[in-house]
Amino acid sequence: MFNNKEAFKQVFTELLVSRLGKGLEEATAEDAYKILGGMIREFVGNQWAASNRTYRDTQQKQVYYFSMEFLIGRLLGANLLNLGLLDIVRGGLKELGWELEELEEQEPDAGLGNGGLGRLAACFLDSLASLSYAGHGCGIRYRYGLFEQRIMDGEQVELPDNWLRDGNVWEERRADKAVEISFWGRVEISERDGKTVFNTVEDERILAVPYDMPVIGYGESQVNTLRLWSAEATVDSAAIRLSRQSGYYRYLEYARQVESISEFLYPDDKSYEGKLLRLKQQYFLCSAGVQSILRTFDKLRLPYRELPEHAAIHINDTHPTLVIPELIRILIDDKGLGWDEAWEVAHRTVSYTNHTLMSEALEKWPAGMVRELLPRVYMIIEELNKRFCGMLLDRYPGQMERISELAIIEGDQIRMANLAAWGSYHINGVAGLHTELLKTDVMKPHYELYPERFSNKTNGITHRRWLIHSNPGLTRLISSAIGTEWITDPFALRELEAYKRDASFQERLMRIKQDNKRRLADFIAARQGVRVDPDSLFDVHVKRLHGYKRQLLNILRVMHDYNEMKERPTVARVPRTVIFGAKAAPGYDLAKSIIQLIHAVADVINRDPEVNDKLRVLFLENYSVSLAEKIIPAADLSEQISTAGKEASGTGNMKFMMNGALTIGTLDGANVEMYRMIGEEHMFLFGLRAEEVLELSRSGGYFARGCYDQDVRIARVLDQLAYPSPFSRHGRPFGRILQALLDHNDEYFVLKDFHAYVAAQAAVDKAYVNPRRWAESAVVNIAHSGRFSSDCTIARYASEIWRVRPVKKG
Ligand code: DL6
Repeated sequence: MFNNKEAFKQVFTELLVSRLGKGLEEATAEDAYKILGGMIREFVGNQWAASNRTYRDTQQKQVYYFSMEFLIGRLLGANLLNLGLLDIVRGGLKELGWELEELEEQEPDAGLGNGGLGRLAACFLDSLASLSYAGHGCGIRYRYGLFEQRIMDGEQVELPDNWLRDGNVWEERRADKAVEISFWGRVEISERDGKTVFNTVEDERILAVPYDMPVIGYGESQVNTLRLWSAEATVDSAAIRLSRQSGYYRYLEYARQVESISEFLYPDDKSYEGKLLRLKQQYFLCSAGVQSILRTFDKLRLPYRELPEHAAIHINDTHPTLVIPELIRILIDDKGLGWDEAWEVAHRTVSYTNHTLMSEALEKWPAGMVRELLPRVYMIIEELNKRFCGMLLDRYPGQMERISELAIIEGDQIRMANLAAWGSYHINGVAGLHTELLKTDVMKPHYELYPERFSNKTNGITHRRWLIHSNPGLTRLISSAIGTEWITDPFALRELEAYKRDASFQERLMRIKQDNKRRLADFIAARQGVRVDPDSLFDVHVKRLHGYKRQLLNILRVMHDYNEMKERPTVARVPRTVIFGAKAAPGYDLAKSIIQLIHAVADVINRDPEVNDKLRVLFLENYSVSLAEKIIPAADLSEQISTAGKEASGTGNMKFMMNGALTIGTLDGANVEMYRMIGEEHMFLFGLRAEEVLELSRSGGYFARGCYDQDVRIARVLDQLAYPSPFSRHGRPFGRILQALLDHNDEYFVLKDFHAYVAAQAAVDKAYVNPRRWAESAVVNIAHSGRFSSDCTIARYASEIWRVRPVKKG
């Protein structure tokens, strides 16, 4: 369609007229974005079709990555980069009077995920396509993304994120590929030709309609598909009956209720209705995805026992675990397989990643709810449990405790992690420490039963989005030093080690960081009306708000620093800008109180002329992928301070490292691997180790009140939360926070690690005043970050779990 600037300009201007009836002068940036997005979408159309054709003709084994979350963010820039069109389009637009970045800002930031797990899924799709694997995403097309966060009077307010309001230029509605999903009803069992037949009757059937988006790989690679399913009411005989009997408005009401299945991510599961909706969402995704996979497989006209050679289904945490019983159900009820064969096929097709060590995040479903909503699926889960427990009884005679720990159904609960572990052929953790803790603690009985199923696959991030696209200055500098091989082989970043003490390289690196900081400072001034000093140390803590991620520890240390500054105003200090960005789950009160505290502290500090040339605190509203792309390249210091043993891996830590920020952190998640690569001299480690946390939690040997009683600095900040102080909000104490720290004995060891954290921050200050030493560490961090490219991670999933190879272009 266009392969040079002039052709691009011509097509672009013609389309403005033909599609929108506008000339260049009248078109808005939003118009221009839509036209450009549409052009790119059409541009890849042929390649997309060619990839699908190649997969079909060569009978490629396909990977299907099932995830409730795909935090894809904006796609325009990433797609242009991968297609190699960035310069043509940027140059062409400039001549037409637009900046590409302005158009990029028009794209809604698709927030179909909560945090790391969803962003990981998006990075994996990028790597799958870029490395030419036949690998696709399967998820839900939520009508609303994760909420839009507004801060009002220092508190989080959640607003709907209507990301589809103006349409989605990337997607294609595929009504021809819609499938039916069945809920409720009852199972009739009969005999036919000597076989038991299961028939679900009186059920409710709804439609799952797929919307496909092309996943464009880098360079001459494949175009894969992200298939997102949307729920719709059918217009079949039952619907007509409903409309005739109860009236049109009743039917509309019903249709709205059906659509609510794909309305938003993670309904609040505190209520029965919320739980039911989540379960419906999970089954909706699983059933639609499995039906669609089998339809593709059916075209090959092969026996179903060969499915595992043609399809790998990967479940991203336990949310899509129902693919296992659903696949068995379809194979038995619709395809006529016997139990043993159906089980064998499902088991050899599905693999599972665990993403959490937090026991409360290990999903359980009330058996009664599953039995009512999904009667046939429930029968299959029961049968799986019965056979599994039978096998366990043979294996562990008399060991009832061990058997009950492994059982899929326990009392009136279905444990999804046990179902996922038993039903899949492979289980992986997402960082070395996490996998070890799975084996020795959280999934110990599973590991003892089938150790060969377990492996570690440390997470990764796509260096295309998180370095090349978001930090073009650094990208140019790296390529000027070591050439461009690292773009397709991120390990090659290691060659930067040779430059770690090169004064000129260091200087250029720090200049780029400074430019990024200035850009972020301008953005903050424009967006939030706050001026920050780009010469100060940018100390950044951005991620979901959660107790274990310890934003609380950070803000308590900021309060402590402030107290010190007021007490000893003449002591020289490194000026700092402490930046937070985080969304708290709508029902998570403690997290919301921490946001309030951050705002209260920021208010005091930023208004105090005695300190605010040395310290500023900022909370950036509505943290999202696109905001992260602006913040991370500008960070000097990356806060990765979770309670050791709680953060499965983290991926923010990798993004900061790749952009030359130094990490202050605990030995948790992938920080451990970072430490092994670069050593303690290039990061700031502190705090309890995972084994110490475990030991203290088990022995009950930690008394948070003791920290309060014995450490005057802790007592002072906690008193400032409890009694009227400059930080009080409307004279009220921060009761919820005090309760968590003192009454509930500080589950996340905030007070226990306080002292060590303050000391590590002092070490940061000391290092920062030595720019050469700081720059050297920044270079070392970047040089080793290639190991964390999701290309490396995906290559290992592909060869060691899915057993697939890259596909040659047909
Ligand atoms: O594996 C991706 C990401 C990890 O980097 C984080 O450490 C981990 O907290 C996150 N896990 C979840 C768990 N959700 N559930 N269940 O989001 O996964």
